[in-house]
Amino acid sequence: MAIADTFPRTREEGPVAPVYGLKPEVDGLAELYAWVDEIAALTQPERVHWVDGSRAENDALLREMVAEGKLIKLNPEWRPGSYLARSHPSDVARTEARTFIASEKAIDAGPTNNWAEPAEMRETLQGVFAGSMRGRTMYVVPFSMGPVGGPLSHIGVQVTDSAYAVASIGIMTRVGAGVLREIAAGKHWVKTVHSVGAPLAPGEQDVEWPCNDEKYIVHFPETLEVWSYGSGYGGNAILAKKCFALRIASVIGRDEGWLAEHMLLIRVIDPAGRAYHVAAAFPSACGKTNLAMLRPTIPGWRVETLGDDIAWLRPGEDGRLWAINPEAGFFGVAPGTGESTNVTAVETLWGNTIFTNVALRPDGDVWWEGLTDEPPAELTDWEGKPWTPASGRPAAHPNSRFTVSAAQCPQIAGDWDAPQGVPLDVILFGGRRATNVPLVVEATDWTHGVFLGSTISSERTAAAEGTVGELRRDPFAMLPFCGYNMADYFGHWIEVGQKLRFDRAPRIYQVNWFRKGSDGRFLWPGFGDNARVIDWIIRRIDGEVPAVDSPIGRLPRPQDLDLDGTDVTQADLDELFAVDPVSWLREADLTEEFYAKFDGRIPAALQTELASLRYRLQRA
Ligand code: OXD
Ligand code: MN
Repeated sequence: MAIADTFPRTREEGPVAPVYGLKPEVDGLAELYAWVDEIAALTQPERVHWVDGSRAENDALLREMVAEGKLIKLNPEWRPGSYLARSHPSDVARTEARTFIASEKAIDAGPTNNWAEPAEMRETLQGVFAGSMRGRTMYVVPFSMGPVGGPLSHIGVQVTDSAYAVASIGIMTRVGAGVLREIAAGKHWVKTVHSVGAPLAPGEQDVEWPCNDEKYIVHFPETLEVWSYGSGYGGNAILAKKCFALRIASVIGRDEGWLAEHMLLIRVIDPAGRAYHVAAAFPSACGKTNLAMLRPTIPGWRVETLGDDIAWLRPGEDGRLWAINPEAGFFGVAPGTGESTNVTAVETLWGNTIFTNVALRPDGDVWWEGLTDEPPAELTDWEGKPWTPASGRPAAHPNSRFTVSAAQCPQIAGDWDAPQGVPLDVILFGGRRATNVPLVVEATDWTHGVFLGSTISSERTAAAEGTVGELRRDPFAMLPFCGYNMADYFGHWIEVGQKLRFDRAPRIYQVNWFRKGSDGRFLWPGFGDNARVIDWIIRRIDGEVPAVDSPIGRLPRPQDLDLDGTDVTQADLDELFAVDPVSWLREADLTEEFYAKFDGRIPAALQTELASLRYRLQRA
């Protein structure tokens, strides 16, 4: 089969030739060329387009998608350079049930992952990928996670038959020639292959959102490869994000002594100008982006954004834990993002944004639930159907998204893409818990903090398929994202702690903004007021205030939380910090049940933490 390496023609053939898409002729890329040829021979695209990451190329791709009906150009008067994509109604979230870890041994995937036998899975993938790109363009996208050439950065290449994925990767990562130079210089690169699984017969009309009912999101941890088939949505298609920067990177981190985490990253600056770096792990759609863009309600405090979803953490020679955000953009959940909840995000989205599955206004702008308090009188919903407030269904899909460059965030830190990252002072673990879990609990030491991280549970949200509201264990908010056995991952966390200087390691806290009172009302105002919790944490790490011991960890004294200007009552505070030994012993039983799934592989240090927790609760 002949494959045109250049699109649509070589320069010599005529004036219509673009300056992008051509195969780069760089010494040292033989392995990359051979791999691209191999994937093209398997998937049989009509043409191969090498993505150079240029503005001209991006503009042309977007224009092409608009012409094909795959994107709607928004009214530039309201939203310059911005587009709306509507997915197929069956392809709206990460498909965890179809996400596999194909490690040589099942035990290395562990009980929380779907394991697939690698040789069998390769055979299956060869079957579904055969001819899967027929009639389409195969794009080759070299990308870097972290600044190109940075000491904590890693590179990869994604081949994909989705122009939407190319445009999204262009926002979420650093794409282009610099990465090819790194490959040519011999740096290891991760291979990622993506097809929407919708080949076109000659002359067949394409659809708005090609995808396939059969889906595979497969990771090969031994060879550091990702193969994704059948979905064009988010983490299923932007393979640099969850597949590479979390699942594959967690494996690289295990082997190299660092951590790939589902964490936001911020710099908090106190009224005296002192800066503290905080990383926080929350399950999907639990307010990470809101906390990443916090505007504190306490006077004099400021927050600078460094990242909203992923952080790579590496012990430095100075005994501190250094962190980078490996991404270059935000792929945020739109519903619930509004003037009153996250004005920074709203300002970030002024233009140059790709929206997916939000509603369209008659004036050519977008809308989603929570953007404004009052919905517009009429809209076109995410499925393209007419909508009014009386329709009785959401106008935007609950997992609708925006994709926007981090640099557009008005409170982005000036050094957000510094290659060496920032030294961490604080790590937060959180979840969405209506009961039991206090507003904030301080871990007594690193191992206790790892225990807290390993026991996180949260009510399900719309970010993945499943029943919204159901409680599920989500240790370290990494349940769907850890590329190896989570018991080993807990052990790895303990080992990383041992590489840190005890007085320089970040302090660990568990937080819960979502506790409800006996009357069903949220007890804590959340959002900008979460800075009040961070203020207490910072005073703790500076040794300015004592804390109160409880069976589950250290709690604030009520008088140490700055509540000026809130309407949180003493009764609310009592409920926010109540620790009921009986329900906590039940939580301990659930932890034991969860740990038992790992067949004796849970680190002894964590079993000891569980036993001590029970001991303290029984005596409370
Ligand atoms: C995300 C997720 O998209 O966690 O960030 O689902
Ligand atoms: Mn996430």
